[in-house]
Amino acid sequence: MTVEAIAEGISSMSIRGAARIAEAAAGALVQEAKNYKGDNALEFEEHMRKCARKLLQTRPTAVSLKNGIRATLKPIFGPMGGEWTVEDLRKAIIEAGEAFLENAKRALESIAEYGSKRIKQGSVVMTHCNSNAALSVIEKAFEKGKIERVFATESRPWRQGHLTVRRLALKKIPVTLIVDSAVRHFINEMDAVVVGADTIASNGAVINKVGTSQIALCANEARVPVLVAAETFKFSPGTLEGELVEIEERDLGEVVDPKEFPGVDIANPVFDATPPDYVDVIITERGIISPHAAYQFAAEFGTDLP
Ligand code: RUB
Repeated sequence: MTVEAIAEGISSMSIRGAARIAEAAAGALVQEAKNYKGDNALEFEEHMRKCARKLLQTRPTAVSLKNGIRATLKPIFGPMGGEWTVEDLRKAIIEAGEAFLENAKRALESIAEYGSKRIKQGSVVMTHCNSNAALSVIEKAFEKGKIERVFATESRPWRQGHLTVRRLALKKIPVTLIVDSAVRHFINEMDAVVVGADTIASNGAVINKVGTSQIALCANEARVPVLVAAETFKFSPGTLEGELVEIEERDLGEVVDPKEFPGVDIANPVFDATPPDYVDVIITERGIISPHAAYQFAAEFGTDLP
């Protein structure tokens, strides 16, 4: 698929979830590098930067998108000088992008394995939205016979919870769909909350689907551990340098039809920030860490942007 098609898919959310958008962007850049026809390396580099900027404009919150693009275009951020030909650059971008995609795949397997060890036998767990990383942990724990039931929130307004419950039901995992406002009603029955992340700031704050912070607050009050499953490419290098994570505001029509509510202001922030004190552990492919250790991964991707 072309960069335009992938960018459109990410904006319209037919491609969604922090890891998937990063992988789709990396894959689109690899494809673009493969298809490039010109023979001037500087023009090629500028073309790739332009494609990357287009992909970056699609969704602002998930740092995985930036990091996936940074990892794939690392060769053009490096000291290339005037030595590179189009062929050199093409090969380097393809290798870098494919390595990112391969690592992302392997990361999910490690996260599932490590995370499943933190789930107790006979657990009832709650999840929010639709996170591949969180579901990998839950599914692996179920395979090991540790999960009795999953409670999944609807995740208004987009209702990604429907994707979650369908996926779990297909795998024959007992699952209950609840509305977002029922979290506190059920929280005392939970043994753990398992969620994903779009971005983890250098201070350990977890930015994930709006509502995550309320669930973490309820879990904290009820002494239910909150486990965040996230690949290390969800850690934000920019926040180390003081950058604030932009919270995406999506179309108001996702909440209600504004025409039916004249005189009413509507807001639709789609992510929120959970402070590190409300997160017990972050499960990464490189091990399980305290949110207070987030800075150690935040620096890895650098802050270059095309
Ligand atoms: C998805 C969401 C997910 C994270 C992590 O939001 O908040 O919890 O992206 O997902 P949206 P994953 O539907 O708005 O993209 O673990 O799959 O990367």
